[in-house]
Amino acid sequence: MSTLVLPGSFDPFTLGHLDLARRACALTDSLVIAVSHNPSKKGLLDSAQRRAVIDEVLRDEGLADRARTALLPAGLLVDFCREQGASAVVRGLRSQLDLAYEEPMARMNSHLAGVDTVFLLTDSRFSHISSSLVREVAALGGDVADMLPHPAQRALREALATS
Ligand code: COD
Repeated sequence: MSTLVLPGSFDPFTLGHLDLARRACALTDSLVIAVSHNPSKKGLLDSAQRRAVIDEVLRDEGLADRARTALLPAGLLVDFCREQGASAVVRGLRSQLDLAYEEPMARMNSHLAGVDTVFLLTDSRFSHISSSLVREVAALGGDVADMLPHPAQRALREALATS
């Protein structure tokens, strides 16, 4: 299989994202993890911090030879895929709600540019984890350590300490 693109906000990158990336790496030897970069949209971590976390995780997990990160500018995902020479996008499905959200986008990307979407069903250990819930729980003082790889735990802690 040729290059695959795994796009996301990854704010922060969770163990669910890592599982998705690891399984996508089993399908290709060229995975681009595309970190959304939209300066007008303020998240908890900026795009450079989110990307640095993922780079560190890829090194820690021995995935850096198959996967790399890139910033995904605001714009059409299919244009980014074309630039990267990617034939398909990878997305995770945690529930039927995810499928309902993803299906029209996948069909649109196929219509616009013939870019297919490979859906991977989330491992049930991670299906309740979303970045937004992790941010909320952490901001309210909850323990999210077992939902995040170490570099993401550290980045989240630092961001919350300065926000
Ligand atoms: N387990 C497994 N997978 C997970 C988990 C988990 N616990 N949590 C999230 N995921 C999956 C998501 O399903 C998703 O596939 C991926 O990980 C990334 O998730 P997020 O939440 O970090 O990122 P999103 O979904 O908010 O990403 C937004 C994009 C950057 C992809 C979005 O803005 C986009 O598609 N932009 C392109 C716009 C475009 O081209 N529009 C027109 C055509 S439709």
